Amino acid sequence: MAAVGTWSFSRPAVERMRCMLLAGQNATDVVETAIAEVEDDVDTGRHIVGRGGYPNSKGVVECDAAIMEGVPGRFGAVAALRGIAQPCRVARKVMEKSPHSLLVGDGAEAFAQELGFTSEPNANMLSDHSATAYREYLEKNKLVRGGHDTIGLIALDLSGNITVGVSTSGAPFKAPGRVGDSPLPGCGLYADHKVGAAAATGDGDKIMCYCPSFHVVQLMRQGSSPNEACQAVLADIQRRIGGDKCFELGLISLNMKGEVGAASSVEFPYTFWNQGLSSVEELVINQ
Ligand code: SD4
Repeated sequence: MAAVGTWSFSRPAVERMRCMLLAGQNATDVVETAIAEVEDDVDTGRHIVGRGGYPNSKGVVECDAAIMEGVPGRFGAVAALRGIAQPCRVARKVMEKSPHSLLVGDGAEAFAQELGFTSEPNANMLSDHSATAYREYLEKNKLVRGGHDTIGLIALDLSGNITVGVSTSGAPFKAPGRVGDSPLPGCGLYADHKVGAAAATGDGDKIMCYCPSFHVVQLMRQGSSPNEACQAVLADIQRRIGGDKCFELGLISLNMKGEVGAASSVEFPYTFWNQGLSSVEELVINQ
């Protein structure tokens, strides 16, 4: 059993995953529950996930989320989804109840409503913090980038199932309809039950061009440790773009032995737990 999450604010989510895994719950329930709690909470100091996430340039919160199990073909995602506080729960329903793998915009919202999710007015999706940030954005009339806190979680359960999930409201004040890397398989997340799983966070417009999560899993398949795989993928991207500075990219990974790895082009705290540890730990990659 093991669990890992992106950024410091994932600590309570990884703690939650630890308790659920120790209680024998399966990896997908664990990941979905832990992400949903982060999505619906506006008070944890993170502003790029679910309710309370920064809105798009028109002031509307649009979320991307995905879940992938290690079993081949088990993937579901939503993108540019409005009015639903816990998009990762809809992503799981796409995986389980839809013949499709990725639903976007109005279609994703209609699918969610059919399955009993309540669409909320946009005002409910904004927090005081995100509404104020949006007003400041309009006053300054410039695109504010930077600041990341997409949640990415991976869980390995007692039976050896591995699941990865991600959720984000994406780049702050993005163009309406913009989709990032998070809901795209191989980009924001990837899982294979014979190998392990990975998730990415950072500048999704760039990340999606390199399929880093798939690449990390492929390198682990070929024998790399999770850490070696994450570092090799980051180095490969750096090499390909040339020069020293990579765009913002943080990677986490977990293999089927419960070993954790990470790499990042920016300062990147991540939190993790496995059976060798008595509590959740945090490591920071410093650049
Ligand atoms: C995106 N990758 O939509 C996401 C944003 C992110 O931490 O990871 N922020 O581009």
